[in-house]
Amino acid sequence: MKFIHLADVHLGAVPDRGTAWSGSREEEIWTTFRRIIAGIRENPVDLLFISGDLFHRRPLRKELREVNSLFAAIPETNVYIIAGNHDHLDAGSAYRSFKWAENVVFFDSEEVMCIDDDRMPVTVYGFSLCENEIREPLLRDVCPEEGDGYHILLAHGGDEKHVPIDFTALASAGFDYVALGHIHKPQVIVKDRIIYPGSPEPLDRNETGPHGYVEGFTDDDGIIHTRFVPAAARTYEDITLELDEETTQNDLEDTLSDMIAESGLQNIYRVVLTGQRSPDLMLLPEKLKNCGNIVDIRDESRLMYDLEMLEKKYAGTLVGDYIRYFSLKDTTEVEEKALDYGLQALLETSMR
Ligand SMILES: [Mn+2]
Repeated sequence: MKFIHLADVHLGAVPDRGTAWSGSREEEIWTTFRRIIAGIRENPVDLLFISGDLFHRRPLRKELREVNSLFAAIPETNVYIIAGNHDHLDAGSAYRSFKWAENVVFFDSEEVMCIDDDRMPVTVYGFSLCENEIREPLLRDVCPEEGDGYHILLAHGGDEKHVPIDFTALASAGFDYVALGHIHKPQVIVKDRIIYPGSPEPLDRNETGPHGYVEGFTDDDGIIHTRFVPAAARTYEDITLELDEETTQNDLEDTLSDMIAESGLQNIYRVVLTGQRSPDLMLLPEKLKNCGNIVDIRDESRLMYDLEMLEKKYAGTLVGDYIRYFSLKDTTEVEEKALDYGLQALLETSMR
């Protein structure tokens, strides 16, 4: 038996709205989903699980027709779908009346339903979210029925506001595999058994690192194994630039451009500036954004002071007294920090 477990595709989402690459990201979410289905067409699997939030919001009928035609093109694969909190089954949802292709099962109830697969010795359990917020631990008493074959559960949620899950209880409930959705970064709760595959494409700047889906297969002894398959067109990455006394704006732009060329021009970056910068540095953080797809620049660097010079210059003022207080004693590490932060604050106010 071979299966693919997808979740949180979020078709229709528009990541990084307002940036130059936002429109492409909206398309890439669809393209990556199509590419995964095309991959199944080439290398068929028996089952495809989609554990909620296939759509970013209530799907339109035309969007359902689109995904349905993709599923119809992989007739050797049975597709099981549940609704998540984003595409939850509200009264007006197009999910409620849609006629799916023969190989598609959509779980249209908030109660856990179970369905025997018509080709494999597999029973699939699942339920859809009918509201955005559900604080009830709906999985509390769910366990597989008696019977041979594999028992696989699809569920969406796991945080306080979206179907809280007691993972210890779930691990001992007796399912052979639990295909979870809701958490956008891939997360293995129990190896080969309880997994959040994460969203195939990252959806915002906090979703750094690899994104894709989970592939599962049984070995000769019938044991299920899984592996993570990266699928995203691009990833979000963090870059840290450490400044020192010598650093110039030009150095920063060169280093940043090189680092981005190395880790992928298509990727999207969050940049943090650390270290100590010279008072003589002409720092233009916004200009660094021309070095690539940069969604955020945070300047955590600290000014480097010439304490003796400052003490003389500000003698008789609060700033001068502050430096004098610290210079008359052996300072601890904490006091050094206090000096540094305090001085920066005082200088910033006295210069205003
Ligand atoms: Mn969700």
